[in-house]
Amino acid sequence: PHAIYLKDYQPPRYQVEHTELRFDLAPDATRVQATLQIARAPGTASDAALVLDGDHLTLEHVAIDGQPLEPGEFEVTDRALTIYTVPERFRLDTEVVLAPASNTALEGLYQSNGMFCTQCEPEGFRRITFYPDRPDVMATFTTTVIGDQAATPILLANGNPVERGELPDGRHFVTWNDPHPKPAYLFALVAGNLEKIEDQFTTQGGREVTLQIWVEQQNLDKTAFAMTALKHSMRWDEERFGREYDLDLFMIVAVDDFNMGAMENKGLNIFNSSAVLANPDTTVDAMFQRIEGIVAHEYFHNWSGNRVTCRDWFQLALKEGFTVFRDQLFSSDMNSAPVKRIEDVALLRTAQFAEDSGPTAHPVRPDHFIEISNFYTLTVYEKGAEVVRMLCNLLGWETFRKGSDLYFERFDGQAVRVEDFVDCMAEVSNLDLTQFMRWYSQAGTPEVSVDSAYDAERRTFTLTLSQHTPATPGQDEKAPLQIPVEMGLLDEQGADMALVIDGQSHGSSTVLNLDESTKQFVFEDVPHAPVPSLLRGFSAPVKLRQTLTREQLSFLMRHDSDGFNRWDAGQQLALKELETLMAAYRHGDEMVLDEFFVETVRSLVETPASDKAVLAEMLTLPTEAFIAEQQTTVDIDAIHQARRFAIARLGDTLFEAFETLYTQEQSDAAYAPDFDQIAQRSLKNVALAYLCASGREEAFAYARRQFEANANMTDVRAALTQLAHAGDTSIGDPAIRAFGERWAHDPLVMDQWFATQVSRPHEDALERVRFLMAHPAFSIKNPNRVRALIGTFVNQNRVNFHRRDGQGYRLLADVVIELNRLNPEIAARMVLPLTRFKRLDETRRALMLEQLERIKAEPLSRNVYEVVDKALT
Ligand code: B3K
Ligand code: ZN
Repeated sequence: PHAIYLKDYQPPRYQVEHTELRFDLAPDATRVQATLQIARAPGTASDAALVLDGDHLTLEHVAIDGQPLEPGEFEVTDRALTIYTVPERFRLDTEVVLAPASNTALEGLYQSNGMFCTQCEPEGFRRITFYPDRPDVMATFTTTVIGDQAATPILLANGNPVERGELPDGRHFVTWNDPHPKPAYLFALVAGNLEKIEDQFTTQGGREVTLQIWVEQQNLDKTAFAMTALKHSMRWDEERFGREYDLDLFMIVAVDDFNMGAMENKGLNIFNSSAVLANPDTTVDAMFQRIEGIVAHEYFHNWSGNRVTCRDWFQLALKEGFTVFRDQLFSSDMNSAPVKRIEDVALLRTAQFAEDSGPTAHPVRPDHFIEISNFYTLTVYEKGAEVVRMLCNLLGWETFRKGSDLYFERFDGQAVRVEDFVDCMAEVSNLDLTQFMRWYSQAGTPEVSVDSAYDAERRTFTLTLSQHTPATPGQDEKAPLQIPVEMGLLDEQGADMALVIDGQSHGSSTVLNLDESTKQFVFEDVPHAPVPSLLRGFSAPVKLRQTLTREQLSFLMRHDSDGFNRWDAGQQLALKELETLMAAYRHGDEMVLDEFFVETVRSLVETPASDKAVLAEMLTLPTEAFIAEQQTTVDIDAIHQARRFAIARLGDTLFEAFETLYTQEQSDAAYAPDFDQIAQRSLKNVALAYLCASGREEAFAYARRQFEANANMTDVRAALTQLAHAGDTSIGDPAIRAFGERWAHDPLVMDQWFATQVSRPHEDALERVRFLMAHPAFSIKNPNRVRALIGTFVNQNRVNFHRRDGQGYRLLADVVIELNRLNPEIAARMVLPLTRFKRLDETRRALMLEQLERIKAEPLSRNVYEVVDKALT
């Protein structure tokens, strides 16, 4: 496999003006006839060959302007169809045959539970027909879908239905027309036995839009929430971004076998069923919120992605970073803004930072790749969104919105680059964003270190900020970035001081522009030594290296005017405590929880909360993954033992306080996935977790009662987790059994059942995984099952995945080797944890490398090859 470079980009030599497709569907031999209106691009030599991408296709016919081609006039390989000479404008007809039923990669046209569906982004369209499968070729599409009337009564494609009719032999057809030019990656087709719910939305410009969600019949009672989320998204995008929908029909289809969360195909979004189906009995609060966010994300792509798309796949963050930023803003408007920020930052700081410091680190805009499917990463999505967020903060909302309007207006209907977006922002703000562009090209997480000095005599406080970005593969030298550090200074009472720099007033919170390796900021008129609150709201995706005492952290936790920093101070304080416990564990000393820390937590539990959602977050100790991110050599066992010990001790010492909290937060209200209820349930269930961690029988009695009350899945699942994770397995076994029997018919609930069991810290967790892989509800061909069973084990059960005998690594390698043959995209994702060995102890490192070598010896897909090769280089 060879790499493709951004610097080698060449514009397309031929453009497709209109694409007409005709699908004759059959599981083992689907016929696809394509009629393409093609025109040579200006400036292209008249003897330039036409090269069309194609993958896994059997070519049956090819003709230009109705003239079938002779053997010597073209060449077909397993990757392309080349036609040596073509006129300036012409009609190309091709006919190919493909086999959706045996397509386990879930790219191109495939079958899921008998339903035909497609996934074309990024390069799946070439598995459907020969085509210039690149985003800078945009055409209008007309699609005719022919299928068996009984097996596929519903036939869908992009745009509007324009014709339908019956055909001989029990077949029928529907023709769809999409008037908006689009790249092939946004093509979609669905055919199956589906039912729908329908609603209406009137855009601000007066367009009547029909909204449909298509699902299998048994899932109709799980569609209402997504429909509401869709309507909210449509309204919100009009109000916040001035973006209106542009077709008369908007459809969502739920599909069980899907590699990602969802896909923004024009007018026909296809969703992983796990990212759209929800009801109170089957779905937990966090999932409702995730669904709302994904529905919004895909809808928002209609502008940021579809109307304005990417010139090439290196620009992926252009649409993904911006759209994630937009969905984050939406979710934060719809729910708790501080909690949304906390969750997003937590994900970034654990998973994205880990990616940024490992062998697969890459810039937000990569400059080369072997397989683009490997670049749908946390760096492109989440860090990409942080970069847009920084732009928004630099410009201020009003100006940012102007930049966004300009971008959509100027580039509507075009395929563009990251520069085009940033240039619009520079133009409306008159800012020079040249240095800022480095955020797109430089990989790695910058570290910002802090030095401070108070001068009582001169009443000045001097902050010295320095930045350093560690080398990443292929990028040894790093240049200074423009890092916006939002900050304030707290006085002795905990109030924000007035900030004065160079005689200029900066209010009570300001943004320092750290754009050199080291920069000094002198605050004047500072009456006494302040406590600095830095990186408020997590104003830049960096690691802040600051040494604050426990007292200062506890002070910030109680007083900082910035909600995010209050939470973060609490996390830092907990981290300090956990570090002490880990040191004790390592030395074989007894672990003792510090009194100061216990009292800090007590005051949180006992003080009536103004914001329950934030309190629930504050009471949650840093995750094992986050703790690991802070260490130079990751001590898997110490992290796990210290964290468990801390939770158990807090649960025991503060039992009565947690009991009061748990009792207080009960409610009889009918379930709604709204902000207040979710906050209340999270707080209650955090209390339950601490109670059960104490190991006391009364606590499990609460859990059992909550489990049996069966009020909603959030409460049932929280109770089940506590019972199942109890040290004594006889406490959890009856609940696990009952849950498994009750929900055997519902795959999405069985995923939760799998996840609960394989995240148990018990020593036999790994054997449990192997056992459950043989369960009838499990299938390695379904990505949701793989993520629930294997993914959860690997990511949420770190002690057992990292077992010292290497069995966890072997298990994962076994799965990767099998998936490599079936579904390379998923295989390449699953293998990632095996590449994160750099900071492990020598024994584990060797064991991981052994498994990577084992994988490398297989005949590998491009996807897995690229990841494993990077890890072993
Ligand atoms: N754009 C899709 C990505 C699908 C790619 C799968 N290989 C999902 C999203 O970001 O909305
Ligand atoms: Zn997206």
